[in-house]
Amino acid sequence: EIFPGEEKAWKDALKSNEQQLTNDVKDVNAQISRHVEFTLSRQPFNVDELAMYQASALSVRDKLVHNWNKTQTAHTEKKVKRVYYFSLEFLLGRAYDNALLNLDIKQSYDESLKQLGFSLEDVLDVERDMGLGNGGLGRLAACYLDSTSTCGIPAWGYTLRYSNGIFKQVLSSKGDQVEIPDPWLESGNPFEVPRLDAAVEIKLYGQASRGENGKAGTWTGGTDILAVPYDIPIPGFRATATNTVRAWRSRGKVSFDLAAFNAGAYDAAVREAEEAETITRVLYPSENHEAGKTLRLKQQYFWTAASLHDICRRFRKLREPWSAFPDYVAVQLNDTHPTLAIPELLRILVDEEGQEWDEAWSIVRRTFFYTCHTLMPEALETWSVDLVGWLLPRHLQIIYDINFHFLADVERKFPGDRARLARMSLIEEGSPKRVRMSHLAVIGSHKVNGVAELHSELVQSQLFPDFVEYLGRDHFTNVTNGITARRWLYQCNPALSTLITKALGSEHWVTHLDELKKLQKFAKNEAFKKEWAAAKQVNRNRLCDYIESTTELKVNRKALIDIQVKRIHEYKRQSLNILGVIYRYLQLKKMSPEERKRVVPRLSVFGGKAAPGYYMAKLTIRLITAVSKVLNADEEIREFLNVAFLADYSVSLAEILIPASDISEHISTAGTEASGTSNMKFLLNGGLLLGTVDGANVELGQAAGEENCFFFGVLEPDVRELRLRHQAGQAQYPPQLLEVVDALRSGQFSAGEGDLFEPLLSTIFNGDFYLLSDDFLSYLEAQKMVDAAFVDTSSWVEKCINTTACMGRFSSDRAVQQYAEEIWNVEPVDISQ
Ligand code: T68
Repeated sequence: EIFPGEEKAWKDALKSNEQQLTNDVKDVNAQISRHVEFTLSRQPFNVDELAMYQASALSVRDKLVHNWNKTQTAHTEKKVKRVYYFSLEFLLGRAYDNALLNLDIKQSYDESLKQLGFSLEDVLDVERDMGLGNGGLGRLAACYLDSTSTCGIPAWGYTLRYSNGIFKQVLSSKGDQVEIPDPWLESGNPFEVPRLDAAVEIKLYGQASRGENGKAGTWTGGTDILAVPYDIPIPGFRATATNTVRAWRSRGKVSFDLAAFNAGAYDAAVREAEEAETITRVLYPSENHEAGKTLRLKQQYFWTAASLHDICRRFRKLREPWSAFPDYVAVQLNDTHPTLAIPELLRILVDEEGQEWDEAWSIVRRTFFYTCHTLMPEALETWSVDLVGWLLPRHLQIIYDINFHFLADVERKFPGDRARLARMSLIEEGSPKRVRMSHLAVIGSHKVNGVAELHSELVQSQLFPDFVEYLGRDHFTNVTNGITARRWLYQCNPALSTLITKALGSEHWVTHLDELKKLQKFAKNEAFKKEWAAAKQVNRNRLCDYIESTTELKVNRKALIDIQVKRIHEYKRQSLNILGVIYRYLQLKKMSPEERKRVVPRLSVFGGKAAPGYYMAKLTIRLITAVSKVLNADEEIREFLNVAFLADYSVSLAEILIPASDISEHISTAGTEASGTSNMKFLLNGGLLLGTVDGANVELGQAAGEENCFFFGVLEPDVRELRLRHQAGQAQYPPQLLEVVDALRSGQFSAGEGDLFEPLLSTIFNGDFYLLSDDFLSYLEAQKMVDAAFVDTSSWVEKCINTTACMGRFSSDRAVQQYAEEIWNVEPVDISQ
């Protein structure tokens, strides 16, 4: 039965709904005013910008929902295999503008809002970013979902609906980072749909027992928490296909204990509900660092268990045997954060569905795929055995059982090699013992991938060499990251997009990014180059306006704009950049006014958040803001060199920054940045790369041509040796670096407080783990080359055009298609209109 009641009544009603979705301005006016009147229950005189945002966004959501329902119906009817992308972070940013562009209705809305008395631009600005992520890993998930919809790949994103996303960053008067909560849901979210009917119960704590000989075990007692899904539609570009990000919210099962309340125990009455809700109250704000907190483990289990519950419910409707599960389900684990899904699926299969252990393990290993995003030891997750056993007693037993079978098999393959068993075990011996989540993810998955060629090599040679020997090379692969050209060029850079579309004759490139190759033939066309430079100037002006309206700086609009925006981390070396700026300043001070006029003026822009507990990262922000203040106050110098630290870097701010850069810096110590994705965004927008030979920089350089990039620094194979040299006290410190250090120690940048930055400087003189001293000279050299190249405007623009032309490979469409073919074995589905 598809229709309850009279089929014709339903069909007529649905037809009339569909007819109301047209995009003529008059109809859009009606759609918006209906939401003003009936959803918001307001009258026209009472509509402010927020209300207009809500009403008009809801009218856009109606159109998304229509496509969404069609998509889900087609997937269900065709019984397709779906991919489930498990990511603890989805850094979606804003949804409204993206939806307007993807549905091709921006003009209608622009005109409609004008007629209703509003400016679309201002209304778009009301939307708060969905900041449900820290950085690259979370934004990658967002780009990938965008691409699955555009490419027609059936996909769901599963995540948590944090009521507080990544904190808002403000700067104190001294220039320190201050964190402010981000209650982004305060005035509601028109782009989500709560699905109260699909809520599931999740257990924590309790008692567990093993079954006999791999038969069903039990898990009883404990506390049950409610997981309520909120769905966000992810539209494809000019496509009906609309996939879903399902974000779970935790709730108390009984939201209120009436007995306790009646007995006068008001606090107790709400405590349990409060505790349950705490699970999704806040996103952990550390990137590339393990949090190690109990609440974090609760989040990980709550999320993976709710998601698997959902997936299994969908699978059961097919009435297929469990052995067919991997034919319908591919689960991509975005880093180790969702690794508990592995023992959880085993538990469901063995304890609840009565499968034999071996069969269940084989199903698990065909279902999961694991993406590794790091090489940094401090980012590799381990959980204390005691904590896991307390929170998830049955899962700990299952992990031990997996380990038992696994180590027996290693022993069979490598008899008598006890050191190898200890290295590979899922359990790290020590006090306390700890579960190594990455080992569990590697053996519980069908394939493991790194996120750039160099990184995937190092994943095999540095992180998991024993597992490569044990599982074979084929278990490991590479999928270089990608970005969506919809948000990261078409949407954020209308000036350049329009020019590209005009040159290529259509918007086909937006979904076929390889077509940018055709721009090469315009690289020497003077008229085209002029238009290219003009588009860049539009974007530079937009950024300069933003800087002048949000900081006290007055900037030189002709200056070369040099941007480094990303999380603040020692390994990303914002410190190398700012020390380079100080060196430039000291040289400018020594010059005569005549000499200065020959220097290329420079605007150095920084942005990024530091984890609240990361002392050295916060001190780096203080250093950047301190230098900014000194330079801006120096009337002699500021037109030649200025520094801006832009507070609260976010997806929306990136959309302003990225189109404006002349060069951007991606300068991690070789072998520390897994891939980087903003490097791809900057180059796609016609900026050039200043970078180390690390992560995806390597492939970007190969694609764009080394003559169009500025590479410097030591190479990964030399890093070990150099670190040893530092440890042995045999390192050399270049005089240019010492000059900068002296200036800092003199208090020139800290109002006489000469030891303010000493903790940061002392890392350079004590081990210099990130090799600043080794890379400083070649960094200055590379910066000199940048200046020299920039003087020749014509050849500079040519480099930019040729770079953009070669960015096709870095499309997230290519990346998800590669995942679909080589990893998930999922086919695209045509959703008929
Ligand atoms: C980033 N990782 C990589 N981690 O650093 C970057 N970590 O090179 C890569 O391009 C990107 O992933 C996409 O592959 C992260 O962003 C985290 O955010 C993170 C969060 C919690 C715990 C550990």
